[in-house]
Amino acid sequence: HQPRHEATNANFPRDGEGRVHHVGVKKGEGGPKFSYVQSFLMTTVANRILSVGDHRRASVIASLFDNPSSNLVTTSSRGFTVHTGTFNKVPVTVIATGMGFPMMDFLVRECRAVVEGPMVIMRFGTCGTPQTHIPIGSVVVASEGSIFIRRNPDAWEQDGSWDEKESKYIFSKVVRSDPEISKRLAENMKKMVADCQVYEGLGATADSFYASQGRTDDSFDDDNANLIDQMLEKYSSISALEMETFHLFDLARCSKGTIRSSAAAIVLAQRRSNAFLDKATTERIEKEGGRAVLLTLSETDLTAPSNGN
Ligand code: R1P
Ligand code: URA
Repeated sequence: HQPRHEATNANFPRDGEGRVHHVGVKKGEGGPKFSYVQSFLMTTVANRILSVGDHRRASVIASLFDNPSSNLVTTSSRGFTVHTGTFNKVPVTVIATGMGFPMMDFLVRECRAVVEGPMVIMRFGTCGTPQTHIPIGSVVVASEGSIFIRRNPDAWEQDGSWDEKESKYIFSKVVRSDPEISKRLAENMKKMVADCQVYEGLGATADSFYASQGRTDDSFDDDNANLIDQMLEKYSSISALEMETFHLFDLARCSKGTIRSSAAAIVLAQRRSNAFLDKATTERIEKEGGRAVLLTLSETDLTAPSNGN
């Protein structure tokens, strides 16, 4: 006689009700809340997902759904909040992840495990920009894909084994976003967000907000004073520095053709002038831009090849 809540498989743990271990969702929870989509929405998570870092941003965007009072909302003890409903009668899910690429790993893998059929996952985040011509309050669409920047801890090894000629920060190659979705996303952003420049460029996802984004801190030996120059020397079109998008595109690439993905980010931080966006403007762009992402998600053809491959 098994206890009801025992997790059953260490390779991909779920609880006794079938909920995945971190995001806390399972198949088949749509139920009677979804009158007109009930027949095809049979899960807590729709095939069209918008991922954001901030829980407040997720709630604001979920309030733009057709009938927000009947949204299905699930929270997990690991910091995920999942809002599912419809936008223009199309089932959609907004998920607040918190921050960092491991959270994106949980989101993509655990949602993939509870959703049937092809998926599109888009991210709408915030970012800093190393480009002098991009002002705060702009939106950057990662049309050129993203790279990953990580700090190499071996460089601080004190046994003398580190070769000083090597870089202390490692830049990956580019992983692509879906070109068609990125194009639609940029068009919708331009139409739907007031007083906002929309740029298309390369994203750079870092393993930290601080050292690997070139922020300096007297309390730590990060040796990163020239990191912004170094990243632009290698990839001159880096326009958005943030912490999750590369991993989304990387997993979409590895999803055996089942996930399409793109991303946009609001420029909060101008890394050359040190300007930082005010709260009121941030909240307005989150709402208007959130609507543009929902429209793009709802219009996306799920059956097209993933990320143009
Ligand atoms: C850091 O402040 C956070 O902001 C960005 C980064 O990717 C990181 O998660 O995105 P979100 O605003 O979506 O969290
Ligand atoms: N998010 C980041 O990761 N970096 C920034 O500079 C701003 C938001």
